Amino acid sequence: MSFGPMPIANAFRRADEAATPEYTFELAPAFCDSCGTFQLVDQPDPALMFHGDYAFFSGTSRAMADHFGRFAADVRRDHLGPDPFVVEIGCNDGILLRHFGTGRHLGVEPSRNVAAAARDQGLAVREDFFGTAVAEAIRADHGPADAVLAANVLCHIPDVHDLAEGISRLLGDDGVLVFEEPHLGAMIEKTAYDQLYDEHVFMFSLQSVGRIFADHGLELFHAAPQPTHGGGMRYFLGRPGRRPATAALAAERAREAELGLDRPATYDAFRRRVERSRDALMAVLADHRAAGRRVVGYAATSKSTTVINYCGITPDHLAFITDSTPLKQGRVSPGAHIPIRPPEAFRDPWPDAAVLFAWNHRDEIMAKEADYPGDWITFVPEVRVESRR
Ligand code: DWN
Ligand code: SAH
Repeated sequence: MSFGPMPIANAFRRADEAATPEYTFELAPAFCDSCGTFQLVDQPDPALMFHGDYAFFSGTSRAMADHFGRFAADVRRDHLGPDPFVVEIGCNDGILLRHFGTGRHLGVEPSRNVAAAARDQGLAVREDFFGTAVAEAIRADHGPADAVLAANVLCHIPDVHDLAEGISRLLGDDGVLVFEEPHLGAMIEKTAYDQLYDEHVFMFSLQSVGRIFADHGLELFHAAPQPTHGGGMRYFLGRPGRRPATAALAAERAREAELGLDRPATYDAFRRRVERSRDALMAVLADHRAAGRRVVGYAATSKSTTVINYCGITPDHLAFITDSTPLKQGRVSPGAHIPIRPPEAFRDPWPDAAVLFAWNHRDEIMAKEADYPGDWITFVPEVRVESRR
């Protein structure tokens, strides 16, 4: 399937870039029979996405900060002894790594501006793209890792075998790899096609993770579904035979089998639901426009770049998108060039309706915007107008 030409999801453009042509690629995911991932056929160069002007700061969600506090506590309780060496791949602004900041730790983060935000908290960060060469250098400098952690990043790394080999070489014999990512099954079940954008090169499942890491001497022993980022899976791996496989792992494997993730028909049905979702969303926006209602977008997520450009949403449909990230404010959205404005713009004056692009942060946003008198337009798992009147 193809979503057509897409810009880089986080390439929010400054006014001085208006004359520069925008890079686009074909957003076309396909199921890979050999590794079992749903993956992008055309994969943009990571250097185009992760650099000194990376627009996503993990700390923009309070609920995610709490989530990562629990993640760290669980790993410490279940898998770490005294004085562990913990490496986090893709630590961003340190939202997870800071919970290991007083011990031996290292973050690996190629995006300079977010890495700087982590360093400002006193964290040790290597500014690099993680892979086998970097892993070997870390092991040579610091010794083997007791835990390699990652969240929402392994699916961003195109050379998945170089990545898995690097993790395997970095981990000590009794070390654990714990990482979480959006789950292919959740994306299919919720028709959450906005999980597909340049950074998400792979949509993983237990099946694909098991196959990829088995080639590099690491075995899944546990899995735990996560409610975050629209439905994720936390994967636990170690050296074969070191830890008994849990009943939860077997149960999650059985659930995946029921979802038919290895059947072409599953993806055909997904594509048809995506097309229906696009048509329904555009019908709602056209009705609002015809009625002269003022509509804005809420949260300029990476995911929104896919929705906006695939569906054909323009500045005529959305007056602006409000977002709490200072770096995005005053710029325009990738592709459609919808202005991004700070949270205060949302309430001054209130719009008639708002498209909730950060549907994954729904509870946090609903609590924050309890006074908002307008409608919410949502599109996952299906298009709805939630009227407040
Ligand atoms: O996988 C990825 C995840 C972890 O984060 C990355 N590839 C990029 C990024 O994806 P995203 O941009 O879709 O993530 P979020 O967390 O859905 O983005 C939230 C956006 O919404 C941020 O720009 C901040 C903004 N926001 C807001 O304006 N008000 C968020 C909250 C909670 C709010 O109240
Ligand atoms: N872990 C954070 C950030 C996820 S965004 C969270 O869950 O909120 C993805 C992050 O991975 C970005 O900060 C990006 O710069 C980083 N990244 C991308 N490719 C990487 C690589 N090869 N090695 C390490 N980090 C990488």
